[in-house]
Amino acid sequence: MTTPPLAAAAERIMARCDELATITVTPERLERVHLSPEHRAANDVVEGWMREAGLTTWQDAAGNQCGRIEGRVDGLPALLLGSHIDTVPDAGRYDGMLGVLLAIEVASRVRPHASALPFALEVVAFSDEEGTRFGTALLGSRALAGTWDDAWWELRDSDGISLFEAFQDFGLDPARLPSAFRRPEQLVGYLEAHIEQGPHLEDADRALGVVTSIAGARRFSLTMTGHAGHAGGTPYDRRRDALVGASELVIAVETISKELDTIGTVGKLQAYPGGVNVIPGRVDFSLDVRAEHDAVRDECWQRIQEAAADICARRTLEFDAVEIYRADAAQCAPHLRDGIAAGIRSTGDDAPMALYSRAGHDGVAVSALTDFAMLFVRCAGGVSHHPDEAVTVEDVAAALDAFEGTVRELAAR
Ligand code: HGY
Ligand code: MN
Ligand code: MN
Repeated sequence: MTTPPLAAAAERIMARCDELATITVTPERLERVHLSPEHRAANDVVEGWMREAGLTTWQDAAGNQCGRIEGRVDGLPALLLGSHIDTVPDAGRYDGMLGVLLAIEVASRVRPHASALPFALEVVAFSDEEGTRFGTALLGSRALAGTWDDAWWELRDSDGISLFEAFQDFGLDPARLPSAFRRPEQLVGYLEAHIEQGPHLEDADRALGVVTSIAGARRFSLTMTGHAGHAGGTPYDRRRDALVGASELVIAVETISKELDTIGTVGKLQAYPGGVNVIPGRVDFSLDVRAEHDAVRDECWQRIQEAAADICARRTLEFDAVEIYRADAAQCAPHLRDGIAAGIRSTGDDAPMALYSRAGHDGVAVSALTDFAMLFVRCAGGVSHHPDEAVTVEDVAAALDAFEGTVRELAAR
């Protein structure tokens, strides 16, 4: 079996990203969420590509699509390569999917030499990195890592369907979930290739980068409560306008985050009762806070709570916050980072750029189980979580070359 030249393989990876982008809940935009019919269809297509690459395939008890080739003897601990195939609403087609397809391609290129591999090679397409459907994220990789919290079974989507019911609807038995938990001795490490989702590689005119760590993140559901009233008859000094209060807090999130060099975002906001001539009595909104170091992330959250208390005192409002997700910063393992850097050097970049990931990734969850590292690929304008997300076929070819080089480097050790 001849391994196609890098350019042809990269073209095929791009074409497969295009094909996966057609598997969406609505043709107007790309959206594929956890345990949906679209997830099922994507798992089936990815399984076909894994089989074509010569991997033995299975879907684990958490809905992750998995594949494996044995090393020099059967049953060796595996080097796990992968990423996720779920998306945010109105997503780009490379966030997650590029990493899964690069992993499959590397496996197919390494397979002819697998009889010399000191480890097995596994590929995983994680089922829910984004948390779009149920709010909390990394449900696929946290199952694989064995860090599952049974409280999540009661999480409900916007239609009121619980995670438990969604598992059953997908054909999974929640009682069997623990069979998805991997043990540390089964793995030698986890590597993920992913678009940077930021402008730093492009600004430095680099195609690839080696990730040092993944930012720690916390997500909250926030509520600002005042009192609904008549938009015309209610004088300002008698208003308890929840939307004006929430708006002040949204500005404060940006101001505090800039001051502390953290990253705070309000991505969702809904005013109730939602009449054009009614003063909003309640606002539900989201908060995503992240930073390179957990302590400064937590200081940012503390400052935001203080700002909320000040706004509520001045406007006679109430503030409530429920934490729906927390993932502390995760450090990439030096020996695996060195492997990624060696892979990048094998593409001719003799001074690989190192950077921390502002975006969250499955590596955060997998780091509870085994060492991990990441390869970043330049994306146009740093744009992501948007249909304009784009990579070049040349950068994908370089990423494939580097990623394969990393596996060979780690095997040689
Ligand atoms: O939110 C993130 O950083 C990731 O893209 N899920
Ligand atoms: Mn994402
Ligand atoms: Mn991603």
